[in-house]
Amino acid sequence: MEQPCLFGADYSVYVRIARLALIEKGVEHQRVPIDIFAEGGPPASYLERHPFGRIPAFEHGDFRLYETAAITRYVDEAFEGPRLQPVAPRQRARMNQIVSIADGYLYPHLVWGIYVERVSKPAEGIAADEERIATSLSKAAIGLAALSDLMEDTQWLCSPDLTLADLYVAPMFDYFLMAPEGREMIEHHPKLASWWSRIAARPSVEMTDFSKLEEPGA
Ligand SMILES: N[C@@H](CCC(=O)N[C@@H](CS)C(=O)NCC(=O)O)C(=O)O
Repeated sequence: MEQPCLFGADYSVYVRIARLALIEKGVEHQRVPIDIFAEGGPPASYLERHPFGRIPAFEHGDFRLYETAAITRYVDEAFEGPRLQPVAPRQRARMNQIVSIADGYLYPHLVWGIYVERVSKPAEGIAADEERIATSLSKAAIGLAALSDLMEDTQWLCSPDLTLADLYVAPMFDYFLMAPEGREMIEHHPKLASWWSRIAARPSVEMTDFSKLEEPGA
């Protein structure tokens, strides 16, 4: 079977999650750049892959897929390599819970409400929306406290082994921690701070570090 292919941009949190899953599994893959925020939008042909116009999209032979949750689970289940989802029902449920928290409650606030407003917009000479930052900071405080409460005394967020929960939260934290408020907030959660120092040092996370790009987006 030919190598799978991932469509998207390096700056994207969700593309990075899919890349992390592929790299952690050791799956050789192709990448096709799609800049979703390009002037005029992505190429019209991309909407055939993803009718909602988001990134990433994925292809493996004649099988096409979009939505990061589906892509990462497919990558985990269709390829050899270390398992990225716990087998035990409670651990697996916890992983799914954290992934859902990341999608629903972390991404909009850590990335859009805080990183984009505090770091990305001012870098382009656009004034930050302080009201939006304040709202997102209060949501982020709830998010970090919830993650911290859910964490077991294990190396990774919900298991002794790395799971999709870690791969989802890491790219969101990476943007969040570029904001001074993010760095200040994580100090109140020693378990999370210590998790971050471990995950940030993983080769897969270093290889996909978009903070070194000239113009990180989201
Ligand atoms: N539910 C989608 C979300 C993907 C997503 O929101 N990707 C962002 C980039 S990180 C995007 O394409 N944004 C473009 C837009 O909002 O128009 C998934 O899980 O793949």
